Amino acid sequence: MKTALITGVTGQDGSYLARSLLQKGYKVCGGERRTATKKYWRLDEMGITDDIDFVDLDLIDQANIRRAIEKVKPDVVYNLAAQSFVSLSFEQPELTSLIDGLGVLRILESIKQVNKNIKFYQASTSELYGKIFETPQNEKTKFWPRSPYGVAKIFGHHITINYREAYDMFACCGILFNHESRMRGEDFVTRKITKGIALWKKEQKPIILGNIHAERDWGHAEDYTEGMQMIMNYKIADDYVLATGKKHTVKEFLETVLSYLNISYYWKGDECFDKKNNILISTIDKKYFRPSEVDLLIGDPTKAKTILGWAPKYNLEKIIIDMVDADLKRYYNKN
Ligand code: NAP
Ligand code: F7E
Repeated sequence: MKTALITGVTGQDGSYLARSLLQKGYKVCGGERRTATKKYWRLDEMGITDDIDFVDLDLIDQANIRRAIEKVKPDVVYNLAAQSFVSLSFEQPELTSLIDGLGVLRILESIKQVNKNIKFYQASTSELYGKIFETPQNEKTKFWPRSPYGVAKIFGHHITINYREAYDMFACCGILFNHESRMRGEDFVTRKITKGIALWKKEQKPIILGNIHAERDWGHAEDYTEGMQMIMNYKIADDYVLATGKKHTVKEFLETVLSYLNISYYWKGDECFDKKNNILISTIDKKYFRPSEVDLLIGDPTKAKTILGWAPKYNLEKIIIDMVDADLKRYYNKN
């Protein structure tokens, strides 16, 4: 039986990856940063909390990481832990850098010291491309990050490649474009919209958004966590873009949610109203705009398709159905 250590197991991707690895017969050890309250809602909803061996692991504590690796003796480490909210990284740039940048180095260094044959996956991101140099973005596209999050992740990305080259370690980066699901955190725009609209149906309280003209390449976390495993199971360690190759604005995402729920709407500038009763559905507040924005991201997953045979199964409509249905069930107990 192989052992996988997943950092960030309580997060969106951590939960999908843990479930998938358990189904494949892995022993799954979940790294968690201990706080007063347990954050197992995703694992609980999936019904896998009791199948995971939890280990204390905080990415800002080198000795703690080393002890966790010595204790767990993993065959593979998936580093999914991060301060992953781009917006918050402008408020907490130093903490974000300690976790998302130096945290990666701490794990790599621990692996190098404990057992350099442990395989390592790093959660890199399309935020590296930031102010894009070309469309679509692929593994060779130059990086120009636009947030402390993106800048910290560049360090994580390059240090992973450096440990692969310098110490011959099996260390890979998945450059993943936005991926969403029913397990997405509530502050990310897609979940803010699916949850917000589910509640709007009951309370008619408008959702307050930021830049609704930003364009993203949205996939589903289930497809992307399968892709991570394909990257790690391939014979050669390398870096891959995972993306759908399709882009949509935040506005289009909202419109697709409304259409799915048969809510007819119209726009007055950037404000959206319900056609039937002229009730406000969504409005804008500048406080949700970022000091420097990433206007457009769209990925080219050709390398992952050609070499690994990876292809996403979800399109935008299927993602929205998954998310909206889950939120309706959560807030109305409706199926
Ligand atoms: P997420 O839901 O925000 O989960 C992040 C996880 O990291 C949580 O389990 C969190 O634990 C943990 N964490 C935060 N700080 C930590 C620390 N100091 N030490 C240990 N654990 C810590 O993120 P996600 O969407 O699953 O994303 C997974 C990874 O992929 C992240 O590295 C993210 O940056 C990257 N990524 C995500 C996307 C995307 O679209 N989802 C795209 C590209 C890359 P708590 O439960 O204690 O908060
Ligand atoms: O924003 C705009 C916002 O916070 C998407 C993380 O998983 O993917 C994610 O980062 C877009 C941005 O995700 C609101 O300005 C408008 O242009 O959902 P988001 P993100 O910043 O793209 C990447 C790949 C990661 O690696 C990250 O970890 O939507 N937007 N109005 C809004 N965004 C939020 N959050 N809230 C709004 O009200």
